[in-house]
Amino acid sequence: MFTIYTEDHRLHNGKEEFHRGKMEECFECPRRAELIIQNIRELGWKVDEPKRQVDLSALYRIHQPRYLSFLQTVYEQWQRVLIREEIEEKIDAMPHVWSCRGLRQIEPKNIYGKLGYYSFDAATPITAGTWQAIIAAVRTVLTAQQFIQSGTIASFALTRPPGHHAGSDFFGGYCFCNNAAIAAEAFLQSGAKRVAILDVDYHHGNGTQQIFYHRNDVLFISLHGDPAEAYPYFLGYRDETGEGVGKGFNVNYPLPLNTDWEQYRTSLLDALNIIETYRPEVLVISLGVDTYEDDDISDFCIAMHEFNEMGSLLAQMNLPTLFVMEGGYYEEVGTAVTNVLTGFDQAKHT
Ligand code: OKP
Ligand code: ZN
Repeated sequence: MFTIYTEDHRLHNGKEEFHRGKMEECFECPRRAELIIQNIRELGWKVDEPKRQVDLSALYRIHQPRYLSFLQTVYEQWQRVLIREEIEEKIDAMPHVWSCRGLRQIEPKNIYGKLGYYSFDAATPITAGTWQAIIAAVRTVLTAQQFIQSGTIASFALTRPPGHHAGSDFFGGYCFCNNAAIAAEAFLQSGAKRVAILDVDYHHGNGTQQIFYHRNDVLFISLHGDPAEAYPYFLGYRDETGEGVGKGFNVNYPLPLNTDWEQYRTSLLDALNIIETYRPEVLVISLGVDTYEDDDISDFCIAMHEFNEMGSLLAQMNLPTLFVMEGGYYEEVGTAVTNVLTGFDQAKHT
């Protein structure tokens, strides 16, 4: 499988996230991508760097200009506050207050207010190089998208930070810009009429759902831990089916904790049927492998070898397919990823 990757992801390197009531080392770390690229290199697959001169207009169509300029400048503002308050330690920017029911939706001037206004959790620290890493991930996914556009049957965008929790104007869940959504938009810009995004990450792709909820040119389907029990808790129920012309083009499969491959497979086959009926020109896979039984922050029970079958089922859609990296938080994350991609490749060649 043809992979796009750059080391620039390392520039996003959060120290700690709020986890179980205290600050703990970030689960979403540079090492994740390094483990994955190592597995890919061992298999001898072709790896390219993202193109420098890639057209970024899809990024600006998916995310609000105000949000993007916030992301671009937030760390500078944060640093100024640290200096003013005479804090010498290099601390990541992190929100600690949010606007819930009964509070206003007005962007505050204050940096702490802004951080809360543009986010939904305290798991997503912003570091000095976060913006550069975000742009590197967007270039990565758009380069992989271009290759498919020009006839490559499948490619893998090894993106970090991930994207599926990021909405048009908010970050959270380790995500800032929605790489998969940006790729889908780029396909539409270059002439596609229908794009399907299938999200197999353990966590509901709340950002992708929000972005396309009122649209029928992108079908969004997500299989994930039931939000009544699993992060992000506040979206991902079955009755969220889209609105306006988007009605029927959002499909959620909330699954119980400890879901195993046999149960998962049933929902996946159902999802693939819906995609077939939709007749998209391309398939974008939000590839989270945190459904693995030993993932550090998730609660499904998929075994390592079962990821191959997942890949081969995806191949049977017979569509140009763009894989976009999302979650997966364990040492063997690279094996799970290459198992999916190998399963896909082998099914293509038989
Ligand atoms: C991102 B992706 C640990 C609890 C969960 C956020 C999880 C984000 C998952 N503090 N925190 O979907 O893999
Ligand atoms: Zn996840």
